[in-house]
This record gives sequence, structure tokens and C-alpha cells, in this order.
Amino acid sequence: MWPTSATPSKPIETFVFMDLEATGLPPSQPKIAEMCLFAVSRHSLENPQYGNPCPKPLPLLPRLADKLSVCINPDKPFTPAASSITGLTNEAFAMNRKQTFNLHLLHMIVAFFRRQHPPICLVAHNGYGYDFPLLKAELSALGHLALDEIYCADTIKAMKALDSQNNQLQQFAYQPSAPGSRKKYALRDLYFKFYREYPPNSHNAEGDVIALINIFQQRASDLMCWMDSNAMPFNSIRAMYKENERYASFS
Ligand code: DCM
Ligand code: MG
Ligand code: MG
Repeated sequence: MWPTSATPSKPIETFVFMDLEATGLPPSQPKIAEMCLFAVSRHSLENPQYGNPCPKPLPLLPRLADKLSVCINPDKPFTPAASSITGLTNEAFAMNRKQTFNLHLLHMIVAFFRRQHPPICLVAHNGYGYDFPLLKAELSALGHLALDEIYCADTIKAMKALDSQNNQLQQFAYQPSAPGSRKKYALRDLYFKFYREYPPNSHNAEGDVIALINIFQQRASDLMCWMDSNAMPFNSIRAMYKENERYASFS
């Protein structure tokens, strides 16, 4: 195993945007049902292309992106809420004969990362609270404890940090924030703030990754700079739960 330093020793070269859909929220010890990864180079994020100027030019999704989107039989019942928002059901996974989070998938993920130019940073919205510990739990259940040389960063934490830096710069004199001015950091609220509409295909892993990239593109330079100094080694993330503590497998 290669040691991974606390933060990347040089600027991150590849940002791998990730979203997971799963059977529910903690403490239900969810299992992953869908995973989407979009690997985008720093170069693409620094040199965006723009679409039609209507009403203002919008950054296009980077044309060069490696994409991996996988359906994964969670082998555990969806909570009614998770099933309702994602449109995923245990029956559909069974009918479509989808495989579980197995070694084939582990090898695909590792191979996907190996094709990216390092340093590599996984980026997820609420990643520290959900996606990273959940991915860690699934990898640990396969006995694969480490993803070496991979960093990770949470866009909620990054956006909050950038906003508070900006506030400090603006507020030489103390100004109490106006009532009701608390910023909203949910994916759909940030998307609405920038694009004046709600993102399409919410709670679909690929739809959420595309929405996240669109949001990221609005503050790409600042976010990349923040992640260069604040990304954490993926290996330092704690699993959301230990597999042997999970209740008996669903069949
Ligand atoms: N989730 C849930 N209930 C919610 C929000 C999310 O059970 N109200 C679970 C199921 C989703 C997963 O979290 O598949 C990831 O959420 P998101 O679609 O926001 O990425
Ligand atoms: Mg998500
Ligand atoms: Mg999602």
C-alpha cells in the first residue's frame, strides 16, 4: 500500500464527480443501488466551453469526460422513501438480473481510477456525510480497505468554506446576517440559485452528477483551489458501518 499524504502534494489533475443512490439513509445501514462517476480533467474545468447566450452563456458539460454508471443489486430492501425518490425497487433489480456490489465492480472502479491522471480527487455533494463512508463500507465488505492515492472532497463543505471566506472579506464592520438569510446548500437549491430552475433527473445517480458538475462549473477556480489544500485521503474516511454489524441479508 502506498502512503497517501494528508493533502495532495501538487494540484489535483482529475476530479471524479460521484453520486450514489442507495436503499436509504443512516442509521438504516444502506446498501448502494446505483453509482455514477464522471472523471473530468482540471484542464477542462479551467477552460469551459459555453452554450447559446440565452439569457446568459451557460457552461457546457466538459466534452472529454470518462463516465461510469452502474446499477447494483443492493440485496437489501429499499426504505419506502428511498424507493419513492429514486424510482428504484428490489423487484426491478431482480427482474433485470442485476449483480450485487461484487469483485467485478471493484475491479471496474479500480481500473477506472487507474486510467485517470493523478492526483485524483473524488468529489461528492455531502460526500463526507454520505457517499464516501458508504462507498468505504461496501469496499470494506469485499475486504478492500484502501483506495490508494485517491483524495476526496465534499462540495457542501467547500461551498460553505468559500462563502464564509467571502463574508469575512466583505464584513470589515460587523453586520449581523438578516433573518432568513441562511444559505441553502442542498444540490437542488444551489442549482436553482445558479440556473433559476430545478435540476432534471434528481435522485438518479447520473442526473445528480451532472447537476453537481453544472454547479461546480459556476465556481470552478475557487473550488479547485480549495480542494488542492483541503482534500482528504480517501483512506482516512471511516466506513458508515461494518458489514458484520448489518442485519441479515435480504433475499
Ligand atoms: N435518501 C433517502 N431519503 C431522502 C434522501 C435520500 O433515503 N430523503 C437516500 C436514498 C438515495 C440516497 O440517499 O438514493 C442518495 O441521495 P441523493 O439522491 O440525494 O444523492
Ligand atoms: Mg447524492
Ligand atoms: Mg443522488
